[in-house]
Amino acid sequence: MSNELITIERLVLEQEQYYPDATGEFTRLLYDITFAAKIISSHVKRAGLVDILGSAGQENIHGEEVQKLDEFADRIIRQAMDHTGRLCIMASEEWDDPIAIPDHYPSGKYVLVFDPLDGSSNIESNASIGSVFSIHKKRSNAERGTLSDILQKGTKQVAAVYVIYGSSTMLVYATQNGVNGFTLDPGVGEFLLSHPDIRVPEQGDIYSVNEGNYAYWESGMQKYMDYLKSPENHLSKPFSLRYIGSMVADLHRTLLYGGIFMYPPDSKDPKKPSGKLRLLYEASPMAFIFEKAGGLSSNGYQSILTLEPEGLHQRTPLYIGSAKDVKMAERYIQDSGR
Ligand code: P6P
Repeated sequence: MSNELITIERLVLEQEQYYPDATGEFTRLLYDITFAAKIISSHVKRAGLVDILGSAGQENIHGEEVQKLDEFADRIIRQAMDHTGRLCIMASEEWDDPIAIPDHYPSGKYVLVFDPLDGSSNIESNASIGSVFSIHKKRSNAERGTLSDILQKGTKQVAAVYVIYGSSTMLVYATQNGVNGFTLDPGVGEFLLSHPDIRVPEQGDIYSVNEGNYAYWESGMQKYMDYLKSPENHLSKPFSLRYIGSMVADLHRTLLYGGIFMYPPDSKDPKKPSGKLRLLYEASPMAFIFEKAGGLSSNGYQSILTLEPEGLHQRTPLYIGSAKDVKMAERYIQDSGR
């Protein structure tokens, strides 16, 4: 059957055959995520009309209070998920603490950790932004989910998903079976398979980093940057720089075109010595997607997926992209670390 008729539901159902104990719960959880993504997408597309619709904290033309888009996205995701009986607990970038499933709803076997709208500061400039989801299985013996069910290594993820709200809305998801991309057909209201079996190019010629932080980087990172920009590097031409400042947009390009995205540790902000990005709902799900697509991820020393989380909002340095490029970055960083 041609791609244009393959929906996410169909692809996941076909993949279920690899899991004899599959109950369809995961398929329905993925459907819940696509449902939330469609609603968020329709509101993000209208964000440019805030003068008409009213901006956050004001009332819109209907006399309703307008929410900040990231708060709106957070609420939509929670309301789509909290009553289904598929989750035992949730965690969101917008909430300091874990989000319990209300007692009057059944508790399920999955854990959902998410960044509802990453890069939302870019909305004013109409840059692409995204939602990121990490899915684990409950592992505690508690009746309902606990923090220990959330604080799991990236290797334990059942799946990882991101949605990018750009010129089109795309949903990319990874399971043990690989990475597939779906594009929302707004006319039909379905995500249709557009990028089957995504593979990251083994090596790229693009680097993506906020080079304004150069002075605050460790020497190994500075040397790596100087190498990438040198005509004497392994490509015999300088890498190109592409940096939107919206992680999902920068990583979506890196996934498809190759190269390396970096958010290194920097001494610029003593409160963020490990860089700006969060482990559980940014680095870990993106690392799962990249590594299932043949790429690599690293904190400079080991795969992001092997890091043992200690806190809900802990940060981590992130180097992610084409395998050969990430390995070279690690060599520069580890040489300076010695
Ligand atoms: P900087 C957006 O605010 C974000 O969280 C990520 O989406 C993005 O990759 C990063 O921050 C950009 O940070 O310090 O380069 O502006």
